[in-house]
Amino acid sequence: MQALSFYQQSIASHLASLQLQKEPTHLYQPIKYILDLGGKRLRPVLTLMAAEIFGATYTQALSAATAVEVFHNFSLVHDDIMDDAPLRRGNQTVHEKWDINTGILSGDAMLILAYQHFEDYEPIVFKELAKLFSKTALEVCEGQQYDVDFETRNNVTISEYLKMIEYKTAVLVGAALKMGAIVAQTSIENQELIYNFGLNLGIAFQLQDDYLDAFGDPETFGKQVGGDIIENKKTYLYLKALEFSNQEEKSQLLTLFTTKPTNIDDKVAVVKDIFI
Ligand code: GRG
Repeated sequence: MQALSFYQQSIASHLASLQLQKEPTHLYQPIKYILDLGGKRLRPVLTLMAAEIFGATYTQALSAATAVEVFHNFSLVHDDIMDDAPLRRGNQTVHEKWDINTGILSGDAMLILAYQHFEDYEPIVFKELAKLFSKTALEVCEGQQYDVDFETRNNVTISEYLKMIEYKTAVLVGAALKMGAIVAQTSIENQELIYNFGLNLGIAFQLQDDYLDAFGDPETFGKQVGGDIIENKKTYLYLKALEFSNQEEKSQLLTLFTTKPTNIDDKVAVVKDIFI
């Protein structure tokens, strides 16, 4: 097993070497753009590591890891459209740099391109990867729909929230790990164990992502601080607000999470003030 940066660099250079078509430019340029913006490469790194844990080489898992990262980036492009987000990884989002139609279609193409990477595997492995991919993609859609539904609800419970983030975020982290395990052709039991570890990791990851929406350093966060608050997202901070015993602070916070704010910086400041 190597250092984390080794796997991140392997993924980055593999992504950079992908032979994307040039035409139509408005389809393929945005794909190259978002993939070149970097990011932590958490999910594909997990795929490579899981493959090694279960006895394969990381190079055998590069295609599966690429599929996971391309899929993740596709979901970010569409998520940014749905949230009308201006920034991603400290740069313009795809729909902001081009337009919404470009973001939709480039995203669609990325979903298919991701899937094509499974064709690099022999039939038994291909079938398992494809099965897991389609199950995961559907669950991510379901999680995203819950997320949208909750924007207009003010009575979201902790268990509803946990189900939403499990589907929206954690299943892909679990699948990333399980794909490495599938490439290594380890036992079903090992595959389930690593998948469940990934679900828990993914839930913890989303809790932190929710927290950073208000508390992230604007210089390094890469997204618009307060983006979740603008969209009335029912995040971890919203659930914490529900637990407040000080009724005045509680109602002030809940108002922020349930109405369209006008000045986002002021609202983020109020959230921070009350929580700290
Ligand atoms: C699956 C068919 C299909 C549609 C997608 C748009 C959508 C439906 C789902 C959105 C899912 C989504 C974007 C969840 C948020 C996950 C999350 C925490 C993203 C941020 O991940 P990081 O921090 O980003 O790993 P980097 O930039 O490091 O890659």
